[in-house]
Amino acid sequence: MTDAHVAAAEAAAALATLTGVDGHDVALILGSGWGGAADLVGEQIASIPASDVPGFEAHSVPGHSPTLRSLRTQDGRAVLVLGARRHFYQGRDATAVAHAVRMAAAAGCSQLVVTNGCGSTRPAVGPGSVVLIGDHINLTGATPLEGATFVDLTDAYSPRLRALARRVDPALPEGVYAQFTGPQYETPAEVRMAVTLGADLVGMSTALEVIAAREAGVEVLGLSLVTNLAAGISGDGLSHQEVLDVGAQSGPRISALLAAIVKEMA
Ligand code: 8IG
Repeated sequence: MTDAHVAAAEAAAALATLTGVDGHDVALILGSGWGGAADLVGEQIASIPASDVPGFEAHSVPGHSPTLRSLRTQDGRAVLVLGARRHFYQGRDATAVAHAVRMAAAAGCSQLVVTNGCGSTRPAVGPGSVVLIGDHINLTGATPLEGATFVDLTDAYSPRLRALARRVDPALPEGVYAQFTGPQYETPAEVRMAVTLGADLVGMSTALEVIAAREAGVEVLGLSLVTNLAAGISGDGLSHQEVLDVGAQSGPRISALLAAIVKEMA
C-alpha cells in the first residue's frame, strides 16, 4: 500500500463513521451541469462536509463547502456522491485529485460514474449534447500512480456500462476525451492538435480520476455534457457565461438521464 492508499482507507473509515453507512456500492462525481442528478438517484441518508474527512480538509476553497453525500436507491444500493472534486489546475497534484476516487473504492464502491462539462471538437455535437466517454487521452503529463504500477487501460471506460447507457438512451454518441491541465481553455492550434490525436472532447478533469479508479479495479462509466464548442471550432470565442447557461438549461434533462442509468446499473 502506498501512502495514498493508506490515506484513502482512513478517509473511508471516517466516511463510514460520519455517515453511518458501512459501505457504498456506487460512486458519483457530478461535474458542471450534473449536480441535480443526486436528488433523483435516491433518498439522502447523510450529507457531511468533505472537510470532516481526512485528506479533504486542507483543500476546501473558502466560501465553498463541498459535501460527501450518501444516498439509498429504491433497490437498496448505497450511492456515494463525491461533491469534493479537486482539479489538477488547483495545485497540480494528481494524488489529491485521485483521493476521493480511492476513498470511494476503499468504501466498497465497485462502480464509478464520472461526469463533466467540456468542450466539443465536433461541430455536429454541440452545446447541450451528452457524450459517452469511450476512451481518454491524458495530456496532463501526470499520473496518480506511483512506482511500477502497470495498470491496463484497455476498456478503461467499461464496454458493459456503455452498452447499458445506450439501452437507456440509444442516441448517445460516444467520444474520446482529452484532459488538458487548464485552467486556461485551449488555443485553436491546441484544439487542432487534439483533433489530430483523436479527441472529440476537451476538458480539465476525469482522466486522472479514471486512472485511479482502474488501478482499484472499479468499473467506470464516463458522461460528458458539451457546454461549448472548443476554441476555434465555432467562429466565436469561449464564454464562461455560455458554459454556465448551457449547464443550467441542460440540468434537468441530463440529471434524469443519469438517474435512469444509475437505476439500470443494479
Ligand atoms: I465546461 O472547451 C469546459 N471545460 N479544456 N476546454 C477545456 N475544458 C473545458 C472546456 C473547453 N469547456
